[in-house]
Amino acid sequence: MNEEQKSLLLNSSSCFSPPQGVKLSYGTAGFRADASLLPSTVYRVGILAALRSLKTGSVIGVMITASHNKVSDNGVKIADPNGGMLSQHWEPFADALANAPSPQHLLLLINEFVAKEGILMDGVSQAEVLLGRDTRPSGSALLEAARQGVTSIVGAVVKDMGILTTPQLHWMVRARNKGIKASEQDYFEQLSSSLRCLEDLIPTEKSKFDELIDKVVVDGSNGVGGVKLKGLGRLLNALVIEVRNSSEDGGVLNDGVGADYVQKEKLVPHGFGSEDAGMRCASLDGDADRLVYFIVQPESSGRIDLVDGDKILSLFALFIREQLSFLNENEGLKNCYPCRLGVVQTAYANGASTNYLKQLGLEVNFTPTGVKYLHEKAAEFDIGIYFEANGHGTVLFSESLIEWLEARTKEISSGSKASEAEKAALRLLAVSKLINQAVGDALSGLLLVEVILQHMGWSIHRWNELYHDLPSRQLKVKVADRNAVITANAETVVVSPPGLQEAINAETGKYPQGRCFVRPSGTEDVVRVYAEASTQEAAGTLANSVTKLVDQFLGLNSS
Ligand code: 16G
Ligand code: MG
Repeated sequence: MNEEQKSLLLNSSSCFSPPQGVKLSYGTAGFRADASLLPSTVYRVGILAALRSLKTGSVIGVMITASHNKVSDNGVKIADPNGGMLSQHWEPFADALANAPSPQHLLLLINEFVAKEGILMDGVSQAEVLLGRDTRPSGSALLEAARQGVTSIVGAVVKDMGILTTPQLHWMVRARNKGIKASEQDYFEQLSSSLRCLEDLIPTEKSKFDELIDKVVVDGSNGVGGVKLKGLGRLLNALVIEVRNSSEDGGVLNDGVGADYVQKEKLVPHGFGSEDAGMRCASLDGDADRLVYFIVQPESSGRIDLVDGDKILSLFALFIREQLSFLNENEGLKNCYPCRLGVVQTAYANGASTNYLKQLGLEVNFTPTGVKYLHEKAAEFDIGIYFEANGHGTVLFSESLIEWLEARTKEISSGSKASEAEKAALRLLAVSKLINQAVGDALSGLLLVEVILQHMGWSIHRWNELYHDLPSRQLKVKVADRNAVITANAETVVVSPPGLQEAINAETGKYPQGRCFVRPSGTEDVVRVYAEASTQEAAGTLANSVTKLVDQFLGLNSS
């Protein structure tokens, strides 16, 4: 590192002191904390992004958001060159950078790391970082901190992409690195044109809908997703999207609204009421990377029927499986593609969804909680569909399948009637363009759900009847040290503290269809307990008993 670089880093970092007595960690979704604690961390993530760009020779993204957390929180995460999450191999460096106590320590760390990684800081190599933020009031100052971090590395430039959903920024990073146009307009155009393509391919006998089915009502969590959905909605022909709880409506972000609230509380969000009973409703989270649907129950009970990420996954799996069977039906070997379709869930998926998917003959895989784990597993398939019950998920297509579909659809001669196999190829190609290939995206997920429902001629009720969720209950326990809980087998077994799993097994064994897991949260200082059983009451009792066990083994008073 030359003298110019050293003094640039020392000068700029002296303006950003890390908070005293707080240890930050790059968790499942980057750094998150009260916004007042974050300027130094975001500045340092700016440095990290510039270094990552130098290392990879690609554009990197920095997103400032705390997703579904309260409005006074904020957070920051990195989008890697392919638009996915930061390589796990760099996470320890992110932790060390964020917690370096002084500018001198910071410099030392950077020096060591660039030497180890062989990163050239010669002042000639170029780096580029795209910045985005959600609608939180603390976002603009934190974006400025990120800018200072990036530009404290010689040769690094920043592009401020403005207020975006998290998946938009990931999409833009991926597009830029593929040499594709990457503005918000390009994103909207890709989504709307691929939707149109799917709409044009809806079997004619199924394309008649009453008004109710044509419209979806969306809760934007008082965040960025609602605004963007309105922009996207203007480009759509047939689909009518009514947006409520958009950031400009003045409500408080994530307060009694949004996908997290709807999924966890199973209650009607603000802005919805009994007049919406039976309508097709959806909810996004604060940065629009989660999507769940719901049906408001009749009368003013305030309850909803939740149509969660597991059901979205099941709908997508059903549609894609159908297209694959058309694709290979009556085709000679030459026209067949041995497509490996896989689905990925976490242990927190409702057991009924897993049974349903297995009954469809699908390969169901499990990973620990967190998009980075599911995404990585899904990428092993030609088509990998992943979803968490909370609504994070997408459908990944392998490059070789996309190439094959492109070649297959090029052969379709204009004017002649496309065969069922050709239509299926066109549909799959359109799905690969519609659904975000970088990360789960509530906006593109919503369009895909909508067009599949039209394709099937299904109401939300029909969709919700695919299977019946087993009663479940989630609880959280405050413990002395949540990291004392170590799990294995995709979080289904506790290996430490010793004896806890045996105690959970003994308790679970008392309940017909009982399943119960515990794991440390990646975003809150708690241990989570998930229980399923044949009745709601039994699920509740099981969750309570296991909560007590966790407390006995690890409670605040245990050493
Ligand atoms: C984060 C994760 C999400 C996971 C959730 C679990 C990303 C982008 N987000 O929001 O996938 O479901 O954490 O939180 O990876 P928990 O560990 O506190 O339950
Ligand atoms: Mg989110």
